[in-house]
Amino acid sequence: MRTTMFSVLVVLGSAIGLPVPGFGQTVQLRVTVENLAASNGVSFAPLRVGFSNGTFDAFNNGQVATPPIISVAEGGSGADWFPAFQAAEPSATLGTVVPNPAGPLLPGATASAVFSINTGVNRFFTFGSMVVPSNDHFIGNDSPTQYQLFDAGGNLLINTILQQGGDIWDAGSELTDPVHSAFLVGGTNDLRTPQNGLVSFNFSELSAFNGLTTAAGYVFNSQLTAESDIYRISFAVIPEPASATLVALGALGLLALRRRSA
Ligand SMILES: [Ca+2]
Ligand SMILES: [Ca+2]
Repeated sequence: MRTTMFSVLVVLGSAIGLPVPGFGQTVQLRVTVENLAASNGVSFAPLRVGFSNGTFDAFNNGQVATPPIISVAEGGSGADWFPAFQAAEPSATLGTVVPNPAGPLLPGATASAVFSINTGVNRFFTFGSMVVPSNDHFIGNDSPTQYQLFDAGGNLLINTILQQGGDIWDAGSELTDPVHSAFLVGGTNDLRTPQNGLVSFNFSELSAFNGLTTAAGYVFNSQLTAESDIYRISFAVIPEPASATLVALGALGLLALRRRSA
């Protein structure tokens, strides 16, 4: 009887987001992104995110980029990143932080989205976004366990992730060429010249686009240094609505009464 009652409480508590010792809880997490780059500097494709058990590893520094990260770095879409992530971790929560209006996150712009996370399963955060204009530059975490968002109790451990110029990767898959670049008036992103290189840190190549007009209408000027702040990701748990908590307490009270009368 005791086991059954505990099981009921666990199921009920999990369903309504109450912390149950030893079990995960579901939290509503707001993810906010900010483009901190200088005016007329780099923009970003919508941020692709995964809340993960730490298994899916999209790329490695010093190795050849594979289709999942190439779809982020060259296309900005994550068209191969999402299916690969899902295949590696069927229980991961995946999504995108889409700016409003939808499109690249321009210098000075912000965007946010809310995700429902089971913190007992998905404690880690993985992200990727194409840096534009470029051919295959991106931001993202090399190690899938670099950012542990939640502890075993479901408490948020990280409030912000800051990215600087020195954090920008070159996927090593496509040569830098304005004619084949994304986000330039004169570029055709679908065209490419293979680079046959390796994933490595690189922000300096982006200055090759200085003086060229972007799809957003501004004339690009990289201005990047390794220490330039370019992007911030912030996390905030959204408190449970008071009504949901009351319903939860009421349900638990009912169970306690039933147990007493049993
Ligand atoms: Ca890696
Ligand atoms: Ca490249």
